[in-house]
Amino acid sequence: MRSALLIVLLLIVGCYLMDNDAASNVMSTTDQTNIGKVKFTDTPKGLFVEVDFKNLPTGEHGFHIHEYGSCEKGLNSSGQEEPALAAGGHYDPDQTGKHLGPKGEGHRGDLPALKVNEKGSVKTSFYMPRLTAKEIRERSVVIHAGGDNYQDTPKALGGGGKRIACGVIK
Ligand SMILES: [Cu+2]
Ligand SMILES: [Zn+2]
Repeated sequence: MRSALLIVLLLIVGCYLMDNDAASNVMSTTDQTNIGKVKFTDTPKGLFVEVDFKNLPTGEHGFHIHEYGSCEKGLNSSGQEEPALAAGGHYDPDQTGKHLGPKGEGHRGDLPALKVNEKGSVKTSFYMPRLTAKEIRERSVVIHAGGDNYQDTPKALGGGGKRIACGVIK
């Protein structure tokens, strides 16, 4: 009986220590409604990212992991309030200062741009070899109004502009 209890306890502790996944419930920054979820799981091929969003504008949208775990509004460089600026810039632990997209050697938070269908939804999955679940917890995911050309020209950070949805990663 005691050994059975011990095994159960070890299983619980083991699962806790594995610590190999994370997730975020993502909210529209215009009306604060939930637009879906993104799940993150560590695998031998890197971080597996599973996206399931709805109620987004059709077309391509920049999608990144941003540095801070907050979706609060903030002030832009002209001193005007904008949604989700408290999430900070793209997650860049190597301090590259370069937006180069998911296959580049710049920001580690550069995810593939989302391709939202005519119904306003996107369901996709991909691997991010340079990321782990642990390091992105208490950061955030941000979806931008515009697309992402994976460069800093002609516009900074791929040109996505305004932050239309955001979720803190837990
Ligand atoms: Cu972003
Ligand atoms: Zn970037």
